[in-house]
Amino acid sequence: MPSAHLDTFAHDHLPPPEQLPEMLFELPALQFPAQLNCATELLDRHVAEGRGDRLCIQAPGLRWSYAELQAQANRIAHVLVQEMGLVPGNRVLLRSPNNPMLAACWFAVVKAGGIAVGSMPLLRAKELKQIIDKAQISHALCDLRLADEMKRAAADCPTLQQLRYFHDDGADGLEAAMARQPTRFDNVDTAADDICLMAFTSGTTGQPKGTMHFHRDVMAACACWPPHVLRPVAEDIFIGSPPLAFTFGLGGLLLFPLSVGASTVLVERVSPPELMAAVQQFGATVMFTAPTSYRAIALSLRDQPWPASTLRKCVSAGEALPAATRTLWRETSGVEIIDGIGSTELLHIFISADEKDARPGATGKAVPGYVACVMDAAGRPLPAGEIGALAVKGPTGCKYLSDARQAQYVRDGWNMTGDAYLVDADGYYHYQSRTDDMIISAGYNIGGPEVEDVLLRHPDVAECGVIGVPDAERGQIVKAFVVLKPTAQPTPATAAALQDYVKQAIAPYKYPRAIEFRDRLPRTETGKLQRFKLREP
Ligand code: 3UK
Repeated sequence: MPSAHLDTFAHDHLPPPEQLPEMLFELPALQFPAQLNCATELLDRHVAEGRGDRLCIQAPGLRWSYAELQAQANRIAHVLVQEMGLVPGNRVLLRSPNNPMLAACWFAVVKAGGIAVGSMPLLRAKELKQIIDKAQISHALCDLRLADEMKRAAADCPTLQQLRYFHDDGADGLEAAMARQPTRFDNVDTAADDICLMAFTSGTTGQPKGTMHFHRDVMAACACWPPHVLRPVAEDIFIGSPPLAFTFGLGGLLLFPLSVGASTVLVERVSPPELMAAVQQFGATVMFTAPTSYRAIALSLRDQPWPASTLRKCVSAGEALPAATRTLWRETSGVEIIDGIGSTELLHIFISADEKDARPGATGKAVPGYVACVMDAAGRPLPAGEIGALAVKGPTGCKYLSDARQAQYVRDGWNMTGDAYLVDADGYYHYQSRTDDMIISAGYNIGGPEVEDVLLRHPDVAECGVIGVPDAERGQIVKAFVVLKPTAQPTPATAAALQDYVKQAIAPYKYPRAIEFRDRLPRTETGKLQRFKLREP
């Protein structure tokens, strides 16, 4: 099947074939046709098969059926093609908090054969410019409320020729242009391996890495974890906090609900209390958020009757779920969390366990469609119980946009996620730390998250982060940064009590020799602890 892309920039900057991961397509659901537009599968198919009137997207004061989302996306696709000169293969920057217009724009770009490039709402002009230059972005659709940084970036980005704002009442706004366009659009007949999505990693250092995904990759992600682990139904109402620019959010809050004909709630404000209020308001049944958000919600509602009886599935990803948080959430809500590790490179979750098979302290097993293994430094598989580097293969995989770091993420056909794991005798994968975050103290290997899990059980601790800091005698020592609950005092006596508590619970050499109290911990927009910031002097 020939590519539909007239602009071949993305395809031309795929990694060389020998640096691509090995791909696995064994499941029957992964037999894709050569020609595939994922927007047709996820959106238009429901309308064509008579489900156009079903509820698709909700937001405060708004309800769109599948037919309504399709009509909005089709109008935007016409604006992109007729008024903004989009040709298939062009990259389109999308910039907005999570809301229905952002979802409509995403589908419009993909319908028109463009490449959707999400951007985290908090990014500044400098960071936007890095993405726009790297991806040679020609078009942007932006929420008017994020116009400041967008304008500043656009002034300095020669490739960016076409920019429209939505949620804009003006004559030049996207809505005015949409009103001039028809509600029918013929999706571009893309090849299954035409790129439709670029996601920049929320990485901590250096230039952002752009991961590229095909139309087929989007459908592969929908065919693996959701039906085998999440098992949603068409009546489900999805909700959550991750931005759609983060593939955890894109999958969980847009692609997966639509893949089963369910509905999604897109809310812009997603602090723990706001998220819970929205769960109640919309009667949400499936929630996606990060471990710290589960903990904060549970701590705030611990002594009250549970207010969200509709919630039946709770998904955690982005960073390790401490066993203490799993227990706290189950005791508060009655729901066992579905943990899953995914990555921007692999698009979505590849190791996970459903609520019946969940084991505290373990992420789960390889998701059907994927294979995983724990390797030593030479790339040899390690026996059960030994800590090594996590390696994964499946129907999605790492394809960086012109980036030498491809050779680090993909080795011998395996995707190397950068995580230290061990696999137990039953095939459950247990997260230890990022490979480069392993603490080595007096010859012992210590994973920060294990110490964090113990500290989180102490009644005085609200949040914590554990890292290794240089030490003349031991190489490194374990240091804990602790946010106390309002009821506790940041005194040497509290620190000593926390140290004793850890020594009683796990091998004493793991206890934090240093403790620092903080008011808050540095986190990314995706809920990840920024350990590198804790290391800064
Ligand atoms: C870490 C986890 C332990 C791990 C993501 C679900 O987080 C996502 O993508 P990113 O590219 O980061 C990937 C890295 O984050 N991680 C994520 N989930 C877990 N560690 N347990 C977990 N459950 O270091 C991984 O390599 O930002 C997650 C779906 C899509 C995603 N993009």
